[in-house]
Amino acid sequence: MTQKTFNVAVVGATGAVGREMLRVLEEREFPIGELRAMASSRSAGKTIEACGREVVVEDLESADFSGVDYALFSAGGSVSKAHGPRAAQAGAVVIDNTSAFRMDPDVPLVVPEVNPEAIEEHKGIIANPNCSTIQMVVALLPLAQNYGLKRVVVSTYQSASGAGQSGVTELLEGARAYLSGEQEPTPSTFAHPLAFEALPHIDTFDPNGYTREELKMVRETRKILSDPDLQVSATCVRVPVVRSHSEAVTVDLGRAVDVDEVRKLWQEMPGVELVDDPEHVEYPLARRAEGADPCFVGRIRRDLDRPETLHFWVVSDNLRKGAALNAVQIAQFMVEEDL
Ligand code: 25A
Ligand code: L14
Repeated sequence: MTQKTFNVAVVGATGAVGREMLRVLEEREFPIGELRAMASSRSAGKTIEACGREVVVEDLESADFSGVDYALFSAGGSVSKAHGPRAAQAGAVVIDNTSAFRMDPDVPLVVPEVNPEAIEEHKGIIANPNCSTIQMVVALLPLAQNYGLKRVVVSTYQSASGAGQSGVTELLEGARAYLSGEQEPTPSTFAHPLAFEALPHIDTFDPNGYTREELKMVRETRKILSDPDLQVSATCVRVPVVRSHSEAVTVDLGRAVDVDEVRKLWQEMPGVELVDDPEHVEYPLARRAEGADPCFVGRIRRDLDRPETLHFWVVSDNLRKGAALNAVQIAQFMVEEDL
C-alpha cells in the first residue's frame, strides 16, 4: 500500500524558523507530497535543499495556495495577517507561528502534549504559541493536573535567535567588535547592544509597563491551560545566548509540594526531560539544549518558607519546541488522527 502524502508549504522558508521547519519535516519523515517554499521577493528564485529535494523559493505575494494541505507560516505577524486567511480559504490548514491569531477565539492555540483536543475546533487556522510560553506550559501541565495551579511567576532568559536570523547576526557582530575593542555596530534588531548585556525588553512596551512578550506569556498560558483566571506574571529578558530560552519559574500549588512526586510526574510527562543532579553539576543548559527536542527541567526546589510553592528551571531550543517542532507536531497529530 502506498502511504498517503500531503502537500506542504513553508512560508518564511529562508528564515531561522523556516529552515528549522524544513529540517524537522525531514527528520520526522513527514509524508510530503509536494513541498513548496515561500518568502519575500528578496529570496524568490533562490534554491534551497530540503527533504531530499531542491525547491525554488516562491514570492509569497504571488504564490497560489491551491492544493496545499498544510501551510506552516513563520514570516512575522503582519505577513501572516496578510496571507494566512487566503491560504486557509484556498483549503490549506494554516499552522501559524506568529502572534497574529493566537488570541482569536476562533483559533486554537496548541501544544500537542498539552491540549491536542483544541485542534479539532479549528476553522482553517491553528496558532503555535510563543516560544517562551510553550516550554513553560509543557512543564506546568502535570503540576496543574496533580496539584492545581494557583499562581505562576516566571523570569525568562531568552536567546538572540528569538528575534530571527537578524538577532543572531547582530549579537555575533556586536560581540566580535566588543572583544576586538572596535566601535560596536549600532543595534537595529535589539534596542541596545546585546553582547555582554541583559536586556529586560522583548517586543514592544504596553502602556501598563509590561512588554508584549510578557503579556503573551500571561494570556497564552491561560488560553492553553483553559484557566482564564490563572494568576501569571512574567519578566522577559534577552541574554547574549544564540539559541535556546531558559526560564526560572515559581509556582504556587494547591497543596504542599512533594519534590519526589513532582520529579516522577515530570519523568512521565511527554516532551519533558529531567536534568537535575546538582551533586554532579547537572542542570539544564541552553547550549546543550540546542538542536534537541525536549523541554529540559531541573533545579527543582520546594520553597524554604512556603511548602506549597515550587521553583524550577526549564530550558528548550526556541527554534525547535518553541517554534518549528511544535508546528510540525501539530501537523503530524492531524495526519495521524486523520483530522
Ligand atoms: O512578527 P513576529 O511574530 O514577532 O515575528 C518576527 C520575526 O521573528 C522571527 C521570524 O524571523 C519573524 O520574521 N520569529 C517568529 N517566531 C519566532 C520564534 N518562535 C521567530 N524567531 C524565533 N523563534 P526569521 O528571520 O526567522 O524569518 C523571517 C522569514 O520571513 C520571511 N519574510 C519576511 N518578510 C516577508 C517574508 N516572507 C514573505 N513576505 C514578506 N513580506 C523572510 O524571508 C524569512 O524567511 P526573506 O525573503 O526576507 O529572506 C530572509 C533572507 O534574506 C536576508 N534578508 C533579510 N532581510 C533583508 C535581507 N537581505 C537584504 N535586505 C534585507 N532587508 C536574510 O539574510 C535571509 O537570508
Ligand atoms: O511571539 O524575540 O512568537 O524572542 C517569538 C520570538 C515574539 C518575539 C512570537 C523573541 C515571537 C520573540
